[in-house]
Amino acid sequence: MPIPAAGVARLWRIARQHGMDRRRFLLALTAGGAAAVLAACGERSDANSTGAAADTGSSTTREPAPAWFKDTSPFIVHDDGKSLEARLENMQGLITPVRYFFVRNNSVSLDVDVESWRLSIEGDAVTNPIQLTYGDIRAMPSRTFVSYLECAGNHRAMFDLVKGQKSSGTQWKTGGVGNGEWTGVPLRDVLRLAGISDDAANVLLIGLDTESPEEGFRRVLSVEKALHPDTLLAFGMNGETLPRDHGFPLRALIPGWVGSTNVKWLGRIVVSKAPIWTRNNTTSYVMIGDAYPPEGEASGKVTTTQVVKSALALPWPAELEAASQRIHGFAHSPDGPITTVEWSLDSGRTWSEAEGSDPQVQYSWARFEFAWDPRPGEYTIMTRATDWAGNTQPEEIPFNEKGYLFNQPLPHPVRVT
Ligand SMILES: Nc1nc2c(c(=O)[nH]1)N[C@H]1C(S)=C(S)[C@@H](COP(=O)(O)O)O[C@H]1N2
Ligand SMILES: [Mo]
Repeated sequence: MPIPAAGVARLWRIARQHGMDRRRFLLALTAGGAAAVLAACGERSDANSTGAAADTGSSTTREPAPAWFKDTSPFIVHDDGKSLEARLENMQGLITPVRYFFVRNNSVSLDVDVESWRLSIEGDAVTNPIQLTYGDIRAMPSRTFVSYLECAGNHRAMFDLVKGQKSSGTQWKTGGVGNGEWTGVPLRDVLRLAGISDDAANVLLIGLDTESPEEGFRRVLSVEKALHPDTLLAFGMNGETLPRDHGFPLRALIPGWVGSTNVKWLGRIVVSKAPIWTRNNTTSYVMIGDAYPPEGEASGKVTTTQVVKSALALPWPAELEAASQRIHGFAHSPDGPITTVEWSLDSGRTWSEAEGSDPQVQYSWARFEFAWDPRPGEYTIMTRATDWAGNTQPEEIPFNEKGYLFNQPLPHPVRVT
């Protein structure tokens, strides 16, 4: 059982008083929970009555929580607490509330001191390297729009569950995705302040979290994508200041591209004349398999744009009552609005069209629903989305070792009682 966030905050206070740093604290917490943290503090770990368990959550001190500030209970917790998988069944409306929005961290959420924070724009294709303060960025013209954000590994568990070929990495089912309203400054406006040369090739985004083998979590964009007017440096999410778990003070928002390009806790942007090859575009976030010939210095095909997908807003597997009801779900595509979602009860032999219930904007996901009046029994519901460009979910996709971009129609198991 995950420890409630208030309990974690309390434990962290105790650990800090004992001189423990955040990294050691997290290691102990993930390895053995509250008992291990207290043991590491040299305190007696009194099985059923740890400070954490006794915490009522009424504390008013504002200590940083170590790995997340979110209440983790709405989530499926992966990677020793570094990744929080959303439950789509919690989501009714079009915008995913922050408290239900998935979190994917390769290290841990950072507390960035916004006063001393700077964004540095540098590199051999930058004519005038600059450092911007948070105030500088907030003073620039901003834009707000809705976009889904999805981990490249969302649906990864399906390689195993559907194809019987297990891939490595976090075994996300359907909850590595959310739909947010983002506010930020176009990256191109910031790049123009610094000035970039005509022969610029790549733009490297670097986060301040440093637990990856290279310093900082980083991903490469093409100059074309970096200069696209909808590529943002976001400081707002759902009308609020960007929350810490989602990259405060500033994150990249790269509509339609895989989650990992949406670098959080941004610190540096490097614009280069030569292509940049780094771990996250040579071995990680690369589709490795027979169907994916290597590009550049990568071991396969580098993930950039997402693929069209759909999923039901139901637990996996689901249990429903034998009654007339409406089932809903979400569909999204990097290439613009979803035009149709179909559903099938016979493994895709026959399909019925679902109803779309929301006005569709370009990068948003679409909500669909349909009426169902099942008798008791075991069912599999498949859904299949098509976008306005005619892209649809393929019957079968080839395996790739790290399990990215699974977008076959999902055979959602449903028991009706
Ligand atoms: N600095 C930094 N940025 C990061 C990550 C990270 O670990 N560090 N994870 C990436 C990955 S893999 C994903 S899927 C998205 C998740 O964004 P979210 O946590 O706001 O949902 O953030 C991306 N940005
Ligand atoms: Mo991701």
